[in-house]
Amino acid sequence: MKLEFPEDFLWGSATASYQVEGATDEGGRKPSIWDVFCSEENRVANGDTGEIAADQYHRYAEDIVIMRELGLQAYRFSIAWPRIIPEGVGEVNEEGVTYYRNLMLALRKAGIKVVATLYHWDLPYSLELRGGWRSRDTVEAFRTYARVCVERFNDLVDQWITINEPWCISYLSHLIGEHAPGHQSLEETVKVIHHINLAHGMALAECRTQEIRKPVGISWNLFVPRNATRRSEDMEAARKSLIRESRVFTDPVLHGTYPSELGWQFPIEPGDMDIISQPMDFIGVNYYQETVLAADMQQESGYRVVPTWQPTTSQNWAINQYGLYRVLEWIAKEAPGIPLYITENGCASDDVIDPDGRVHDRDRIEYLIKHLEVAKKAIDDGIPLKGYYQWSFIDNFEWAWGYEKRFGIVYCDYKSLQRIIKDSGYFMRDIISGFCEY
Ligand code: IFM
Repeated sequence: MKLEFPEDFLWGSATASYQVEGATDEGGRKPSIWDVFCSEENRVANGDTGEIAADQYHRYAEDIVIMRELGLQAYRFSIAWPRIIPEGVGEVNEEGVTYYRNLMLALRKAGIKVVATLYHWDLPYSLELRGGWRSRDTVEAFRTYARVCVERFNDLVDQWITINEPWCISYLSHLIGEHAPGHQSLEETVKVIHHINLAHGMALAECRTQEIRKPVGISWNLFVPRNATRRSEDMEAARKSLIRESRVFTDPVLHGTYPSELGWQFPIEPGDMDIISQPMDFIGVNYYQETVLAADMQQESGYRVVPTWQPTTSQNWAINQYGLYRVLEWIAKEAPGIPLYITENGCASDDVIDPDGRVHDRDRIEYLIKHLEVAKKAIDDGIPLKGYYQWSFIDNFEWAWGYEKRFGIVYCDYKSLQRIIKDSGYFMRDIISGFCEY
């Protein structure tokens, strides 16, 4: 079998600042909510922190050499707000600006496109103390931060991504409580949803102020769930979940309204919906697994996730590439004509260094093959899929799972910080070069 993609299909790999950079108290950076969350008891596996992570802050040059070796055409990373405006508002930290300009210049010199995400969860802690994303002031602060980034980096950036995974910032962090700041309140979650949607719109508007406009989009982790059975209550559960966990983000951005049946009081002010619904240049889809739902009236949501038969990754996430197809198909209908990118896809596996000094991560290769086959089918079926960013470039701090879960196509030895290209890295090289027969 040979996987052939269009000539102009963009191939990249992705990371995020807190997950790979380390150097948390260097270069003028101040704490983010994740530094504080990691210091709290029982928040992160083994008490791990992002203090060192993959040390990309000091080793980005080495990483770029590897990216080149693998033929990656684009690198998606995030800019850490606490490096650029360490207190969230106020003074700009020139050292932080220099760090990212150097990274971007090095990528460009290596012929690798620069794809910068403005917010991938490391909110400056001082803003959390003033209400975090529950407060509209944080949205205003984000607008200023986005303006600074656009002014300082737009010349070097190829694509902007405003926000990574609004669902995680709202539900996972403010309702489920698994991510920083670890709250469990529906009332807060409703506010955060609106503020994150608004922050996306404001950042997008900032990107539009430049004479040379770089493409801007958002990365959504969308749920297009399946109903466990054909019983009407399970079908209703899947429909409800689509509204509550996906449409609540996509409807305002794509159609300028919130789904009315939720009955939630979003803190909307005049003009907000126009800001949120400005046209985007592309949509980023992050996909890992599909959820299957059954009705459950014991839950506040009215449904629960049920087990499936599919094999799982080492994180216990069900491997189902057809779910990726369903998401792409759904969003392509919701946003006709808007180019799509898979901005994250990949899996955690129990990688080890074999006696030959290599990492033979066959299970990851199989995961990637399955999902790429489906991506190719989507293109063949007319879905405007333009690129694929594998998650992640290098093993890193996997949030509440700490360093237990490895997602990289490059292995990171957390003691020596040595990098080893895994077999999946060579697989990606072959896919990108167009010579991948399997
Ligand atoms: O590591 C995360 C990333 O930060 C956001 N998307 C999902 C990945 C895997 O859990």
